[in-house]
Amino acid sequence: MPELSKPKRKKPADYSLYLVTDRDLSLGRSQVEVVAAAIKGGVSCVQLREKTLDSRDFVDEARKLKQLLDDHALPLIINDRVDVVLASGADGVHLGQKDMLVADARRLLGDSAIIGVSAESMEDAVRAEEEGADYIGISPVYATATKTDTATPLGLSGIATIRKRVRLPLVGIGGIHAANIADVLAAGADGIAVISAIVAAPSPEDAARLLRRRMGSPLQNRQQ
Ligand code: 3NM
Repeated sequence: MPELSKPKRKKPADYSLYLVTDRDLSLGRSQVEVVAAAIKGGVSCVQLREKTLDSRDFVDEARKLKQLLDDHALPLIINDRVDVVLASGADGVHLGQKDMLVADARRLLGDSAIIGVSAESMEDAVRAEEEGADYIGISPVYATATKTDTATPLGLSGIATIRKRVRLPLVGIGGIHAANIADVLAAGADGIAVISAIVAAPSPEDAARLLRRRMGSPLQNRQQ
């Protein structure tokens, strides 16, 4: 009888500089081109977010990015679509408050998958932790023109309040750029997620590098 395969161990992911894609903001460049440049600049994690692609093209795009990210040992997370994770071999899924429940995604994807949840409130964050999410997106930190159907911004105080109750990695999203990134981290976030600050920049590589620099090293942050 064939031996049962051992459950895969979840690889620790680095959410510190988390890029979310947006084909409409990419200035005509391909997603692969933008992501490759952003990796050179220092992004640590990528979420493929597609709101208009057919399933077939979505899986195709995910496969291309998965190959690129594997070359750099970085995780690929898919927005919302558990089926696209399964078909493409991506590392995990990011779920909004109206997407599949964590428990259902976990059953389909297994223990080794990364499951992130957007929390629009303290209650959402606590529930996501209880349900076994791997990280929490603070959704949104600031108002943003990139996504206008968001909940009320939680702000820096929202991050600080959630930080006191939740142990999971917290990733701020919404309106974050080089000038406010340090504030978001100082408020208690472990990482920041951006679209426009990288994707819409003339040089996604330089933009990512600038964000990295503004984050400072952990040592610099402690000394501040
Ligand atoms: N989700 P930018 S805000 C994809 O609040 C997304 O859950 C959000 O784009 C949420 O970095 C957002 O350009 C857009 O502000 C983030």
